[in-house]
Amino acid sequence: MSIRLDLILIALGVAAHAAAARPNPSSHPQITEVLFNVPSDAAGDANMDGERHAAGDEFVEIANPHPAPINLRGYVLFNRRASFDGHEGSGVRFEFPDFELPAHGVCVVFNACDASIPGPLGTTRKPPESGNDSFNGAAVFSMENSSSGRALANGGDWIALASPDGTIIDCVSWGEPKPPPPTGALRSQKVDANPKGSVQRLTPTGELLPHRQVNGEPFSPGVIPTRTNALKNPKKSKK
Ligand SMILES: [Ca+2]
Ligand SMILES: [Ca+2]
Repeated sequence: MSIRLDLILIALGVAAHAAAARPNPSSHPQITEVLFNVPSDAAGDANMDGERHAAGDEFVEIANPHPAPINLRGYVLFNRRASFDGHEGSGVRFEFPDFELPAHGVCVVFNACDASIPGPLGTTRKPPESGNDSFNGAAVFSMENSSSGRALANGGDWIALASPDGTIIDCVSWGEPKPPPPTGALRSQKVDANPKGSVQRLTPTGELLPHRQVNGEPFSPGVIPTRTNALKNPKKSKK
C-alpha cells in the first residue's frame, strides 16, 4: 500500500516537474505590428505628421504581454542590412535606451525620416518624457533616420527584435530577402509582401495578420485592436 502511494507520489512529482520544464512563453517583449509597405496615398500617414512618406511612416510596434514591466535597454531592432551590433548605409537599426515598458504596455518605433511626429518622442539616447496621446498613450520612439534609403524594402526584407544578449526573440520577414532571415529566432513568421497596410498580432501567441483583415483599417500604431466583424458585415460595424 505504502509502496503504491510512493509510486503515485513519484509519478505526480515527475508530472509536476515535466509541467515546470515545459518551454515558457518568451519572457521578452514582442513585435506586435510592422508597417513596411506604407500605403501610397494620404492614408499612409501612420506617424501623423500630415505627410505620407515611404520611409518615415514605417514603424514597428512592440508590446509587453507580461504582468510585470520590462526594461528595454539594450534591446535592438534591425533589418537585413544591419546587425545586432551595427548597420551599413541602408540598414535599419534601433537600440532602445533605458526605458521601462509597463506590464501590458505598448510602444512604437517610427523610422521617422523627414517627420515631425506630434507629442513626446524618445530616441536611442533617451526615453520619451511620457506616453503619447496621439498614439493612444503608447511610448513613441524615433529612429531619427535622415535618409529615405534607410528603410525596410517592400519587395523582400525582415525585421528582428533581439534581447540585450543578442538572442533573436521575434523575426518578421516578407518576400525573398537577401540575406535571408536569421536562423535560431525564438519565433519567426513570414508574411505577405503587400498586406495593403501593416501586419498586426492580436494576442501574445497569435499570428501576424494583415491589419485590414482585422478591422478594415490600414494600421494602428500604439493600439492592439480587437477583430471586428466590420469586413464581414460592412453595414453593421458597431461593436
Ligand atoms: Ca507621415
Ligand atoms: Ca497596432
